[in-house]
Amino acid sequence: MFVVATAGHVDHGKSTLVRALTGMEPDRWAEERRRGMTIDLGFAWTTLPSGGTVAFVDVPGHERFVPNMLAGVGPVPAALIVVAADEGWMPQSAEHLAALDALGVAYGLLVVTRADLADPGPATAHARAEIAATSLGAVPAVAVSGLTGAGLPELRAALDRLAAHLPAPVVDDPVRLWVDRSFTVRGSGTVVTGTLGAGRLRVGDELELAGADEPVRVRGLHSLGEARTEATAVARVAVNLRGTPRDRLGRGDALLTPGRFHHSDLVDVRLTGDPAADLPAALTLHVGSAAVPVRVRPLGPDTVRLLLARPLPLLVGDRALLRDPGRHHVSGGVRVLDVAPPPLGRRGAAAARAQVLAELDGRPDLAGELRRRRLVRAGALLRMGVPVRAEPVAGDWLADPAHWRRLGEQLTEEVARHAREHPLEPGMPVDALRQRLALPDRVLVEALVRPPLRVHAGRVGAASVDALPEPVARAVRRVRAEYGDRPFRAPEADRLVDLGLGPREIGAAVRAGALLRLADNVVLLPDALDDAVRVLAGLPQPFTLSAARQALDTTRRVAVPLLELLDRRGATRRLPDDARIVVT
Ligand SMILES: Nc1nc2c(ncn2[C@@H]2O[C@H](COP(=O)(O)OP(=O)(O)O)[C@@H](O)[C@H]2O)c(=O)[nH]1
Ligand SMILES: [Mg+2]
Repeated sequence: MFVVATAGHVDHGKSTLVRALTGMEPDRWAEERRRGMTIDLGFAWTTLPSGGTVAFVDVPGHERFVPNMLAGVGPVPAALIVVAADEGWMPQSAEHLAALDALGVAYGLLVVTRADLADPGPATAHARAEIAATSLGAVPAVAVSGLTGAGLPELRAALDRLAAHLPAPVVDDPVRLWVDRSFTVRGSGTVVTGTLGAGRLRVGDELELAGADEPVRVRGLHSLGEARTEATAVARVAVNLRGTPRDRLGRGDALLTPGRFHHSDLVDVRLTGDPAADLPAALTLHVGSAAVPVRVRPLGPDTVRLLLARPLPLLVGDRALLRDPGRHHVSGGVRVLDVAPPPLGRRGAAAARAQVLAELDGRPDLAGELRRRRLVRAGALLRMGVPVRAEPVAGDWLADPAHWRRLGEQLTEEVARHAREHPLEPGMPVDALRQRLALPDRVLVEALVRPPLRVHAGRVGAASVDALPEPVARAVRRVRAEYGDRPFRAPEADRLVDLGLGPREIGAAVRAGALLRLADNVVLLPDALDDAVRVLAGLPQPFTLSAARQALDTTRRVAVPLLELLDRRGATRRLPDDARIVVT
């Protein structure tokens, strides 16, 4: 299925067109039919010549109902721009087009209606020129008459071609269903409808509703008027919720995959198009089907911070629109850059923030997020809409590699200082270190500990071979004596047996920081890691596995796990072609 919203000035024939295409009545209210005017959103659908289904969200054209129009087009990525041949381009033609442009809508058709009343040529030429200057670009145009039916077969074919151009929905993405209608069905309870743009919904699913403590449960699903057990994006859906009172939710709420969205009432955004220099301080933010009052704080030339009157489940890269409800005027488009921005307390913080924002374009950027946040949970980034393709340093914590290396150095210094100041203590308490390094979680402290330091009994201190049972200590000393001058050669399996180093002994030596285990039966002396980084940094960058192996004078058995360990620790980075660079 694909979903398309109408757009255009009042009385230009949008609802008539939808009626003619679908045989369904988009004006649902008695008042709308009595006045012959769309007030709220209408919904209808039909089958196209290809066999595919198109669902229409029919919007009101009257300037008083622009907020309803925005709730309809917000979650829909394609538009049918309707202009009457006899009236031509009118104020809400322009305002609706400005809204589509602000939201970045890139797919659409121009339909010139009432072609039985006037030559569609001039209206077509004017509208095409206006549309060409927006995110929609050059669009196909069809002239029709809703009255005689002329042009409708051509329009159906054009809709099929439009559908074929739309990007495929991501059905594995989490669900964010912006509610555009809610009502009560006798015997079933609360029903909400919306356009499912990504993901899938199933009967029995638990969903999150912003502001509600309890999850809501999907009791039933309808799409295109029929009951379903499952609906996959893109789809118009009606969701029957179990045990959720009707007054708990309405237009502008969102049903969400639980735990997958950050709710934010403070966002940093870029203004798109030609941002007005004198943007009012109080505007309404329209995103999805929501309309929320915001306070605007200018930061850079085209970046602002928005303080929302209520939190919304926003993602980095979301498109939205600012409107001045007093002046009936779309103030501009918005692209969300950061949904969890830092506070601007210090003097100069706003200017510094403007510089950071100048570099952002709303495309989620993991490396950049890590650089700016330094330490962040993978789940937190996912909830902001940043895909995570990086190994955590501990638990689900991700770290900027350079910051992580600095922390490691700081930890070594702190432990050494503690040892000088408290020579009789067996190391520095993990929690004291956590506080000194201002880390949010003690697992991070433990993950930063590198041989020859180790964690023992809640403290971080220097490991000592002497603390090992004598046979193990002796074996480790033998390894040092034999391999000290070829640090990247690992004793072969039978040599380990000769030395009395079985899995248990190796485990004890590794825990004491006396040996470094790369893989089963592959051990090196603990300094080997730092030495390896020094050697690899001397190679032309990037370098291959084979170049690393030769430079380190070792075998694949060591080089492969050694490089993988360096990758995990952020000392090297593996490039898409499998070559690596040393991270400096
Ligand atoms: N002659 C003629 N009248 C039309 C056509 N399309 C719509 N109308 C009339 O124009 C008026 C407004 O149409 P409507 O669909 O409600 O416009 P909307 O406000 O854009 O939804 C109604 O009186 C329709 O009967 C058309 O193609 N030809
Ligand atoms: Mg209408």
